[in-house]
Amino acid sequence: MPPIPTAELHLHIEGTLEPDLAFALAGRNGVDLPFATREELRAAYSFGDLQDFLNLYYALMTVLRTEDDFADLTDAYLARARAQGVRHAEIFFDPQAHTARGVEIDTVIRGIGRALDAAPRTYGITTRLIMCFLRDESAESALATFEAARPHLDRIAAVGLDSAEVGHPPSKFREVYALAREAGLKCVAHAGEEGPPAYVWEALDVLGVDRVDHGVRCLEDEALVARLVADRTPLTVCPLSNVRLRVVDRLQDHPLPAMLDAGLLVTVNSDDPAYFGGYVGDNYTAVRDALGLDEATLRTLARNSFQAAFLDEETRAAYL
Ligand code: ES4
Ligand code: ZN
Repeated sequence: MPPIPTAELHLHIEGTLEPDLAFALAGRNGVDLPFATREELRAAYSFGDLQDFLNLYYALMTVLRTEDDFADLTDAYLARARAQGVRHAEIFFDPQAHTARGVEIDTVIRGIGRALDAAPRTYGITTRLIMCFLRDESAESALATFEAARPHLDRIAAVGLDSAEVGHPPSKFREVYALAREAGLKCVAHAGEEGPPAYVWEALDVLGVDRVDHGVRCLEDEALVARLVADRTPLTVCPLSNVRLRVVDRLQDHPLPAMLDAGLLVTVNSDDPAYFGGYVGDNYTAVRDALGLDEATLRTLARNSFQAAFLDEETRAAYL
């Protein structure tokens, strides 16, 4: 069976850096990686929690230095995504993870942007770009990043919030989200992955997000679920990520069916597919097999993804 056409709404472009491309770029740029061989690197992919993963994610992305590197990374993702059914992709990037290493934000946005510009023609994929702030960096750093990105806002659809969640509540970023909304951008934030339901409330009430990324811990708070259902706030769930980062013990225990039963607008996404064992089609297949979801439920999840996407209504209607 061919993959179900879907939108992917929770995808970190730096999380699509496969080991082969990482070693190739390390060679091209003369970057020394702390892994001598692919086998040594492979051993680093067993994560105890989110921070454990982030340590490898930030270490490997140091190979990304030039505009061509970001274009090649993005093009490789788009090729894989198309093969797995993706027709529309809303892609996160982490500018601070690059500017902190001396790579200019213009280099990052131009490189990613070049690949995205070609995507409708090359792969039949429409795209949006979402600029994320690192929540374990300061609110001032997020504000400076937003100002540095101002010349590129025509390329950016939304802002997001990622990296280490616990201890960094959404309210820390109230000011930069207000600026983003003033500038006409949509707003999303990771919340309720490792963090408590209170962080999801803050994402909604303080940041005014249009979607919640992950949000799986909302089930611990009945009133929060009622709010998300009433507002039809989409949740971008990442099943394989949740298992690899030990948010859930086993895929068979994943709360996706309970979220659907509760009436939440849930979507399935790959998060950091090079690190978590699969792209979006692999996530669909994995939840089908582990949770016994039928074809109609998978089609509902795909339909939800287009409902939740930042599309104009004419384009959305064409996808639905
Ligand atoms: C992330 Cl899974 C996840 N959570 C939070 N921040 C991230 N950045 C990249 N992947
Ligand atoms: Zn994520």
